[in-house]
This record gives sequence, C-alpha cells and structure tokens, in this order.
Amino acid sequence: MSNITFTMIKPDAVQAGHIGAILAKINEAGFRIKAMKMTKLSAEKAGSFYAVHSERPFYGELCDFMSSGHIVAAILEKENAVADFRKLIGATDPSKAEEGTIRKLFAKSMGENAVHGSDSDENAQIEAAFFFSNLEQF
Ligand code: 3AN
Repeated sequence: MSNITFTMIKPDAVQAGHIGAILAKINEAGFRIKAMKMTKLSAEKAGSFYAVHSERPFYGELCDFMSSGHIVAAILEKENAVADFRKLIGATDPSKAEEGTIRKLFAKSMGENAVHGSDSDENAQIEAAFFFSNLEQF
C-alpha cells in the first residue's frame, strides 16, 4: 500500500475559481500536501502526460483541454492515498459521481472534470516525478 497520489486541478476548475474550495476538500479528507505548483502544460507536455490514452478517441480533445489554461499540480500523502483520493474525487463522469465528491461539486463534463487522480501506486510515482524533482517534495 503506497501513501502518495498525484493530482491536478484542471483548467476548468482553475478558471472557475475553485482552487481554494478543492484544496479545502483535500485537507478535510486528511491528505497532506507534499508538493504543489501552479503551472501551464504545453500541448506536447499534456500529450506525454496522457500518452497511455493516445489510442482513445478523446485523446486530442483531452490534450487540447489540459493545455488550455493553468493547472495546479500536487503530490498528496495519506495512508491508502490512491484509493482514498479516487473515492474523494468521484466517477470520471460527474453525472455518475456520488454526492459530496469533488467532481459532483465542481466538474462540468466527462472531459472537463475538474481534477485528476492517479489510478495506481505505480502511476502515482510516475506522475509525481513528471512534475516534481526530489528537491521539490517535502
Ligand atoms: P479518470 O480521470 O477518472 O482516471 P480516465 O483515466 O478514464 O479517467 O480518463 C482520463 C481523462 O480523460 C479523464 N479525467 C477525462 O478528462 C478524459 N476522458 C475520459 N473519458 C472521456 C470521454 N469519454 N470524453 C472526453 N474525455 C474523456
């Protein structure tokens, strides 16, 4: 069981002014922020971050969207971080997300769904290293 996960607050939620409210939900759920930065992905960087989805029909749309505005990237620490964070954010499709989840509260659609959360311990490590050097993790 790993104790870190990686998240991004996506351009839709940053643009809508939800950074503070989303970070409050993350804190209330007991996650510790181990690293955090606000940044903007180039289309190329978004493409390599989401390379696992390159064969999916929504890949182009996803890369365009993820490079369309600022994001907040963070590494979060908690016991059972990956699974507990997936629970906190809710289903990929916000209309199917449970009440009280971040996507239910803040996501607009399947594509513009407010937050990213790693789907495995292995991907959490890879995604964290994509954005943060060891010196930026506390
Ligand atoms: P999750 O983010 O819940 O792990 P994935 O891994 O299936 O979901 O998809 C990665 C990202 O791709 C999602 N966060 C969402 O932004 C986008 N996405 C997934 N399915 C669709 C879809 N049908 N149409 C547009 N974008 C999608």
